[in-house]
Amino acid sequence: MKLYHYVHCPFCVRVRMALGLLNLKYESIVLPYDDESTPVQLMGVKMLPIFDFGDSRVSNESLDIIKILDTDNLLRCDLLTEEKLEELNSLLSEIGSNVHSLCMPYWMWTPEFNDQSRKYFQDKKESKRGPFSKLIQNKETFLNGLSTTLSSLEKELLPFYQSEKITILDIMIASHLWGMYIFPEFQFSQKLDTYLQEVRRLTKFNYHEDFWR
Ligand SMILES: N[C@@H](CCC(=O)N[C@@H](CS)C(=O)NCC(=O)O)C(=O)O
Repeated sequence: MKLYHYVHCPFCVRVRMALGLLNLKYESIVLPYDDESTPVQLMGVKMLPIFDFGDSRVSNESLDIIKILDTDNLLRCDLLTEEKLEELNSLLSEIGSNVHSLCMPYWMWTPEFNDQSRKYFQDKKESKRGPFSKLIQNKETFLNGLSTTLSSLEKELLPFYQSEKITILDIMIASHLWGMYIFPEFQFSQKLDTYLQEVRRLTKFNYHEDFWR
């Protein structure tokens, strides 16, 4: 089995975490961010993660990949009713709106980037969000927005999201928050840090495993 991914991508981290929790071995392929032809050849569109199941099935939808791999329903993907998925997607887009603006200027140093692909990424993202330098100058606005979201999130941790056991919902949340560990001097609250580190432990997640190969 092969996972084509970007280290910085939260949806790719989602699949890496699930693979780790399920103890599944796979080949990790970090694609250069400006490689359009590989994803287009595999799936018809430049979007990662792409998972090759090794039996002629290939998917580029993180949740579909996880549902297929989790044959024993260890991650309780059945919790993802239409209503719950809407709740989660709304939480993730609230998290993402601040985390992405804060982290993109730092994400572009992960292994999928060289000078050329970094420029490709920066041009693409700046056309939507404005100059990275401005994002960092305005970091307090994004940090304040994130802090409000995180305070409400904390109330849902029992110690996992609305649950005593880890589920797919925690993988969705943790993968979206993980980028903040690389934002300079950012610190999660004690409760959130304990939560995220427990998700890391259970999923055997190592953010940096594809650096310096
Ligand atoms: N359908 C996807 C969404 C994945 C997604 O949005 N991937 C982003 C990276 S975070 C992507 O590849 N976007 C195209 C690009 O960055 O060029 C999933 O949940 O797996």
